[in-house]
Amino acid sequence: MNKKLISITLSIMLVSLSLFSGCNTSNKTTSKGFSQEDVIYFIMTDRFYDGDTSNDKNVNKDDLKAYHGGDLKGITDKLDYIKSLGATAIWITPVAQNEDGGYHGYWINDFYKVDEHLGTMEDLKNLVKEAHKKGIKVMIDYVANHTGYKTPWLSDGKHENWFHPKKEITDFNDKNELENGWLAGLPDLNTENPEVKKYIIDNAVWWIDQTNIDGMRLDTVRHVPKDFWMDFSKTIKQKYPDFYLLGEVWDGNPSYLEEYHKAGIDGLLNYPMNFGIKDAISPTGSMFSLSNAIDRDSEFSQPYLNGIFIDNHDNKRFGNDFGESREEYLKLALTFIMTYPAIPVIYYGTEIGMEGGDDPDNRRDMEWEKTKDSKVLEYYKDLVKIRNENPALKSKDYKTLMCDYSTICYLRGSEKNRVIVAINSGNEESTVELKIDGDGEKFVNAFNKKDVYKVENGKLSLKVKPFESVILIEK
Ligand SMILES: [Ca+2]
Ligand SMILES: [Ca+2]
Repeated sequence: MNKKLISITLSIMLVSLSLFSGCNTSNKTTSKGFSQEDVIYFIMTDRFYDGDTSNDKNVNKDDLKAYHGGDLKGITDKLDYIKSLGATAIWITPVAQNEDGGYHGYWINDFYKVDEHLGTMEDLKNLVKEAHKKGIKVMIDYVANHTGYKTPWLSDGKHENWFHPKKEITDFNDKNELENGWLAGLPDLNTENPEVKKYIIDNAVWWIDQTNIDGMRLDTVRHVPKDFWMDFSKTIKQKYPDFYLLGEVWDGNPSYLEEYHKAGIDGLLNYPMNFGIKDAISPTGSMFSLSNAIDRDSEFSQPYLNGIFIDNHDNKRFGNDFGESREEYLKLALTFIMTYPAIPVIYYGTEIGMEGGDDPDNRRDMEWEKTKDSKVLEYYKDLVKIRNENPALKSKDYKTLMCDYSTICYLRGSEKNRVIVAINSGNEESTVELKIDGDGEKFVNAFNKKDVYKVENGKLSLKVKPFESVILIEK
């Protein structure tokens, strides 16, 4: 073979190699759906990071109800930070064009346009592309229940019968009012009208087609009939079988939430568990509230696909009223959601212990300074590392070992890959004796590797200090 031929052959090989690796990269970016191995980081885009000041219209950072300048480009800029939190996915607040003042995204007046304050369709596509390169999936928040207050559809004469008659919801237990009333006075879409139903479903599919997103968080699910969600999820899944739908049904009854899972929504934001956590991990709480919520998780057919969370944009930051001990309780609650078989959803800023009361105080700007020296963040990252190093914590196996007023202990995984988690939210040391199969097996404290425990005759004794979480790994 002469030199020229060798060089041509080499070039062909290099081209095919790069084509091949190009294919590989694009394969990697294809979503394989969601499971309890995922961690979702939830971002209110306007409040996260301003990556493009050219779209800063009507910004007033002194007003929590005004635009603050955060945008899609800003999220793209911060993907490495998001990745460092162990997040495998982000959920961002709605991206469609809102009427004036809709910094949060829930007042849509153009379903087919990216909101000008957040950036452009190109910015959104780029965010998805860059996130996928880093192994992070992207979910957008989607609103099918209502439009913004001042939608042109109310008066343009072309959308008759697109809305339910104007009526406030006064009784949230009345299904008719719940589904047809105007939530917070927002024009309520009449999804029983086939034209409206088709418009919304076509629009949802269009966003997926355009952007290559991996999932949607569905807003105000219980305010829209289940028949609609059946058609909505069926149509999306026909085209995108691995697409993940995470529904918001703000209710404490798992069986009620399960009805929406049966309507085709993969996972629900687990409000019943959220209430259990908040009622347990607090200065006046009882851990039995949490163990009851865990028992009731069996009312879900797929509890692992639910989002498990401690706070969000509609509720106070976790422990906001707890005073000085706030961060101690926060760490306990984070331990629980990062070690329970479901998908942890971390609200931006919770990982650094941001404070905030009711809406809009819980929507303050991300405090980037704090990411440099936050003790909560240090602890959260330890949790991520422990979760990533121990497959038991990403399994579906779960068993409560004991629970009393202040302490809960549970077992994750099986056989030689077992993990014990103990959480004491009381102000006194707790001594527990756990039933663990075996004799002579050793468990090491993940936070302090010198601390070793031994199973003796099917029992393991453990002391848990006040406000302490212990994670024991079988060695
Ligand atoms: Ca901006
Ligand atoms: Ca409705």
